[in-house]
Amino acid sequence: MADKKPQKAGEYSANQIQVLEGLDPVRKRPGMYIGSTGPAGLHHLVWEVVDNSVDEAMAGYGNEIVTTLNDDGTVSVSDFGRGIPVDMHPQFKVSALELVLTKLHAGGKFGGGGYKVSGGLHGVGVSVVNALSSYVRAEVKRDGKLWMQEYAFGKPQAKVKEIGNARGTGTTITFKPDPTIFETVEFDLQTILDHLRQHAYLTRGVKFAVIDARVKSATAGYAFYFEGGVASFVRHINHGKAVKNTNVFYVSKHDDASDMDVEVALQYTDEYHESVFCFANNITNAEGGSHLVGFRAALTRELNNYARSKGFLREKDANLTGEDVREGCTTVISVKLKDPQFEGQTKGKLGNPEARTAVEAIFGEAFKVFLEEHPRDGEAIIGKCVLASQARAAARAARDTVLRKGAFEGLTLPGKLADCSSKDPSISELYLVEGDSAGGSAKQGRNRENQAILPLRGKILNVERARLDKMLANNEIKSLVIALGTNIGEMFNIADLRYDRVIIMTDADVDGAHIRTLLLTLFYRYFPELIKQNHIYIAQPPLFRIAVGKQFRYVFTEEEKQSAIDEMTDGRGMTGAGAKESKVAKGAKEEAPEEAEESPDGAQALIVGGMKVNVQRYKGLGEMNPDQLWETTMDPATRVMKLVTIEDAEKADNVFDVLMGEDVAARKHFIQTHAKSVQNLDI
Ligand code: 0RA
Repeated sequence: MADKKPQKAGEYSANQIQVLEGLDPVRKRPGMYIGSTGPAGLHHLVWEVVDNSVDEAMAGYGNEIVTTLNDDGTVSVSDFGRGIPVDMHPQFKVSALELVLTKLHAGGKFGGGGYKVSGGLHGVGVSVVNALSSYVRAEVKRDGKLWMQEYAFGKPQAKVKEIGNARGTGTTITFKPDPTIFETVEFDLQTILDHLRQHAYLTRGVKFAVIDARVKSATAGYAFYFEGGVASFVRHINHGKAVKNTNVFYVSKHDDASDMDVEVALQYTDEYHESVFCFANNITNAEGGSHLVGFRAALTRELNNYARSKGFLREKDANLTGEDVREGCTTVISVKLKDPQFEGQTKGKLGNPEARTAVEAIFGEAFKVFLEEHPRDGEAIIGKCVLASQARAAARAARDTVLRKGAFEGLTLPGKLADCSSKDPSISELYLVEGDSAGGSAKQGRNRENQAILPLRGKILNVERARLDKMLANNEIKSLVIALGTNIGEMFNIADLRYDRVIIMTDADVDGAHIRTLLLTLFYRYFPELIKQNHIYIAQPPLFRIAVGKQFRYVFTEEEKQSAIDEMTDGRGMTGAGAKESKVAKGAKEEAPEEAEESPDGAQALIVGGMKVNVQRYKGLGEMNPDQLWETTMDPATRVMKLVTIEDAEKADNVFDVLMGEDVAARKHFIQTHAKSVQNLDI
């Protein structure tokens, strides 16, 4: 679909747009259209508008898309496509522009075949953005004129107007999200940059510019443009790693039989794990799917054929396995097809069977040619695979001995595990606790019935660089694996999981963050199913305990602390009309408490508006007594836990690679610059 066949102007006209219904359902149930009304849903509005411009660019019109975060809370997305048609729709007697902005379209698509749509899951249409915005302004340059229409809460405020002359063509959509719908209306620049960078890799030859005009003094501009498409993506992922084939393999081809675009890039590194990122119509498929199946089949087949024909494998040698050829392989697979079907728990898996056939054929054929034409790269790749195969055989032998000894049979639960008395996994929890002192408090404070405690001492093994056989020798990891009951590697079986919830409980400081990241890496690399099936959590110990008289509260951030103090003192510490609006904490922060004294244990006594407020700051889990630990962090009735999700495999991989990989300088820099935010690490 990316073949840029120019269409004749006017080939597409307003009557090709199929109309379904008005926008009321969108305002009633926003989540159904944009997933949520939290920050993810808010940013979804931007993706939606950008997707429309991407479609236009992919159809061959315009090669630049500019996203601007304006200082009045609006976002503008401009493209240089044909411009949304403004002519009158013969049946509905309104401008096509108004139809596009005010009516929900069938499956989010324009019917009639005139317009190609890339968005599958997102593609709900720009009308959804309009429905969820307090203000929208659409500007269209077409036929030498500039046209404009404005909307409020999805309703046109006037007819489409011609407001001047214009050079060139294009569309600009400016919108202000409705604050009564969204939890927050503040756009996050980094989120937008990350998303658009990825889009740029997947949309070869289109420039994505971002302007943050919210801070006048420091207006910042960014642009992403990748001539190499997904090959640039692979280079980016592998940046800083030791690579095997210096030439990145790349193919981009249209499959006529299924009318599908297939793009694959691949490069081996000296690492042990596989990094593969799959997309269908620019939507990430965290669970893979048919395109991935096709790719893997062809990869194993072509490398075995090559190894045999060039004598890297002798007659008596066994074939390379899928695992052998995937070790250290970084791959991006992107397909674009008419009717993507998404399956799986999170709709993150591509279902279309024709994608398997198309990717297997197109990738297989091109990879075979690549190996022939780049003998040095071919040799480096095959050398890595053969080594992997030999190491795997050795590791298997080593592990078999360990396994035979019964170390992982669950018969010998580790001594330092304080197990729960229940044997029912569905109600059982395992707390992984940093350090022995916190472990001691947790053991005393817990509910013995269903809460087990495993203290982990020191830094567990850095799993990123270790092979399975080495890991199995590490005591901390051995204890953990035995406690989990699932076994590991090929022997992994989730049915044997002994606890429904595995809760990582570490301090809210840099060391705690590091241990948490190590554990997350371990789960991510070796127990991904535990994450995918929602078994891994992060405990959130509070930062402060605020007490006023007999009343007390635990809070998790500085802001919460301030608003809790305001609320608990009825805003007496504040002055003026805004005093009651203590949630807005702005005025409150500037108000100095009338008196403050700090005692050596970190407790602070303030007098706010004549009331005595006690603020205790917790430095670490070890400082809480067993009762406090139970009350603040372990009591199911009051605790706050964060579910660990594999939301974005690339992000996770990057964080882990930076934190765990060989690049020490990058690691230092990351930890220093993210020391505070790392505690919110969303892998
Ligand atoms: C319908 C038909 C045509 C273009 C578009 C929609 C269009 C939509 C968007 C949304 C953002 N930017 C856009 N650019 C174009 C084709 C009109 C023709 O044939 O000239």
